Amino acid sequence: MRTLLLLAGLYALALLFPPTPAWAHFQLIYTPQVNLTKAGPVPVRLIFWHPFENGHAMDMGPPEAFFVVHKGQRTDLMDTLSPITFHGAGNDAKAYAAKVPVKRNGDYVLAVVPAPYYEASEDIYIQQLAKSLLNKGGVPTDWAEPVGLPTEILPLNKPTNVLAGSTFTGRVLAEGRPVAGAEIEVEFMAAEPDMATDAAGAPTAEPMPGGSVVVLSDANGYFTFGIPRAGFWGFAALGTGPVTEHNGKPLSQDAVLWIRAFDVR
Ligand SMILES: [Cu+2]
Repeated sequence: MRTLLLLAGLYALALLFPPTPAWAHFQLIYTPQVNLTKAGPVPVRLIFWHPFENGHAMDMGPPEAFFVVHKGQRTDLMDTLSPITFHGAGNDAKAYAAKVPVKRNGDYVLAVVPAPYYEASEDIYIQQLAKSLLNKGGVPTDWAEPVGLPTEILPLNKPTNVLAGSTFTGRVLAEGRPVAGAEIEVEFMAAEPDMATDAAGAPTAEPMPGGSVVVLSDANGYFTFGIPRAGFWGFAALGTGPVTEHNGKPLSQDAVLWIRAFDVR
């Protein structure tokens, strides 16, 4: 009977959260303010979910790596991680809180290599190697340099103050070389996480009709996307990483980059 109830429960969950490959998974490294004026530890949240549709959140395992690069110096941040529960609009998921030490002026490029996530609906693993940036004092130092992830998106526009209504250009790299014809999903962070409650905030946009927004990289790995409004925008180049298998199943090793756009006032 318990098994039956459990099965019925799982079935009900499956109805609530049907597998929706049309919607994009996105690994977040989130903090609300990316342009800083003061030194001090910056709290961030690592969350794996569907921020455009304020949808299902996925359990994160312990990350394989989490670090920051400032003035070319890589600092390990693994010992700042602590497990949290993120409260999505419809479910709870395992996520992480961390602290980034910010002292001198310049860029702080944050990068996470999450544990591969098993996506049961597709019988594959997903591992989104994600980057996001902080800047202190308006002094550019590191944003245009790769951090050496197996696959990553290199920005050609400074990612911490993109103008809403302008364009953003990135270059998809795998093991340092450009990736032609990469499929890049584009995501607006419609519901920004609340740092005090670790819950999804009220969504400020509706997901797009027709599923994920997609752009392709050109022969030299470049892509350009018009940024229609202020907020956080994410780009995920799908399956561009060198590792394609995990635990005997296909692995999609994706490169994620988050940027922050502002209105001109
Ligand atoms: Cu998903």
